Amino acid sequence: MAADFRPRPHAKPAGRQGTIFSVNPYASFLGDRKPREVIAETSQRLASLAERLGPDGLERSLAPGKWPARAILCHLADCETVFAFRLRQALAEPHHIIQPFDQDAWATRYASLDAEAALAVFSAVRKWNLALLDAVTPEQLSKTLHHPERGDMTFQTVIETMGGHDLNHLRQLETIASQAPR
Ligand code: NI
Repeated sequence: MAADFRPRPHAKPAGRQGTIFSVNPYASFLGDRKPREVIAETSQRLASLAERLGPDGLERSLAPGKWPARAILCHLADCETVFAFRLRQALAEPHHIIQPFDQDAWATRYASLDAEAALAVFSAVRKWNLALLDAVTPEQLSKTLHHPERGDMTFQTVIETMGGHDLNHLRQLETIASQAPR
């Protein structure tokens, strides 16, 4: 999820400080794309990438010390679980305050977790989150919440963050898949 969060294991996303996008550190990955469309495609893209990578490719990383592809999938499964909670809390509470988490502390568990389980969790929870988003009203989209490190944002910003975060990690996985095995 990064930057919540210390984005050490993967590329630091380019924030756009001083713009309305600064609360979403992944805005540059999203560009002009509609976040709802982006996030609806991610499960299928991840499944295709995992198949393309295969068991050996899933253990490859972009560089020494970086997360292997399998850990990126575990991270995405964890982040989707976090987003599930955040989306619901943001709707349920007045001006919900997000609780950041240390993604590296969470990642210490990834050595024993497999890609197949991560993909299953991600796609099931993403489906559940998409169903929730389908029922959200325009009024709810502009509901505010607060991130201790990024400041105030709207519910819509959380959806944009999900989309940009997906694209950031999809790009990493695509790069790993395109690299020749060592
Ligand atoms: Ni991340």
